Formats: sequence, C-alpha cells, structure tokens
Amino acid sequence: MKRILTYGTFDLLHWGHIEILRRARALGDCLIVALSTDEFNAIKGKKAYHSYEVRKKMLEAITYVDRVIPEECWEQKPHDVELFNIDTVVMGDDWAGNEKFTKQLLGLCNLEFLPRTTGVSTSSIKKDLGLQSPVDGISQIPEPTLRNQ
Ligand code: C2G
Repeated sequence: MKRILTYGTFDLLHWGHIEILRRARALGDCLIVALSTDEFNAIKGKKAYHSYEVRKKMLEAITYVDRVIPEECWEQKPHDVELFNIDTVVMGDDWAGNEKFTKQLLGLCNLEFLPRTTGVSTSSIKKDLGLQSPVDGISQIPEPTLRNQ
C-alpha cells in the first residue's frame, strides 16, 4: 500500500487543486491531504476565504482524497510521514527545492514536485472576483452553513 501525502490551503477550490490531487493519488493507493488550518494560514501570511471546516468538507468530497488532516505548523512534516507511513510527499513545483520540504524530508520519504497547472490560482480568482480580505474593507459573503447529514 503506497501512501501519498500533500499539503496546502486549498482555498476557493479550483482546477489546479483538483489536478495536483488527481496526479498525487495516481502515484499510490491512498492520498492524505494535510490542510492548512486558519491559524497556520495566518502564520503563512494567507487569509483563506473559506474556513478550515468548509475547506476540509470540500476536500473530503473529492474522489482522489482518502483523508484530510490539519496542517498546523511547518515542522510537522517528518512526524506526519512517520505517523502515516508515507512513501511520497507530492507538491506543485512552486515548492520544488524548498527547504521546508527538502531539508525536513530527505531520507524519510520520496519527494515529487509536479508541474503546477497554469492559468489558475486562488489569488487570481480573488482578484478577478474583486474578493479581498476584510482588511481591505470589502466585506465577505457569510460562510455557508455546514449540514451534517
Ligand atoms: N497548485 C497547482 N496548480 C495551481 C495552483 C496550486 O498545482 N494552479 C498546487 C500547489 O503547488 C500546491 C497545492 O496545489 O501543491 C495547494 O496549493 P495552495 O493551496 O496554494 O497551497 P500552499 O499555500 O502552497 O500551501 O506546507 C505547504 C503549504 O501548506 C502549501
């Protein structure tokens, strides 16, 4: 059983996210996604449009995703790889060579950086839709209510 792990914010889910998840899953038998929490996004300097809970529900609805776990800090990667017996960590190639991956994971598991899907990004969607963080004074549409059934 080859276990794959990837990390990200996955806000305003788009085709580029689906494509990295599809290709990551195709490299093994099971894909775990470590999803950045709202608190960790603040550390990353990102403000997601959707909350962690909404982003988690959306990822769990994707056929390529077998499990979603929280990503709470940069340093958790070696622990995640050991805990979940990961064969390969997969990221888009905007992370290629980044020490947050290479330094922490070399010798622990395989690392695959796959070409990013061009022409789409969460920031370009936000810009095109005129969605900016509340800091810019643009109010956000309230979060969708999550139903449990
Ligand atoms: N991605 C992609 N093509 C795009 C946009 C994103 O392949 N057009 C990939 C990114 O390379 C990343 C994943 O989709 O592997 C998730 O992207 P983000 O949600 O932007 O994740 P990021 O903010 O880069 O967080 O510890 C690592 C971080 O949590 C990664």
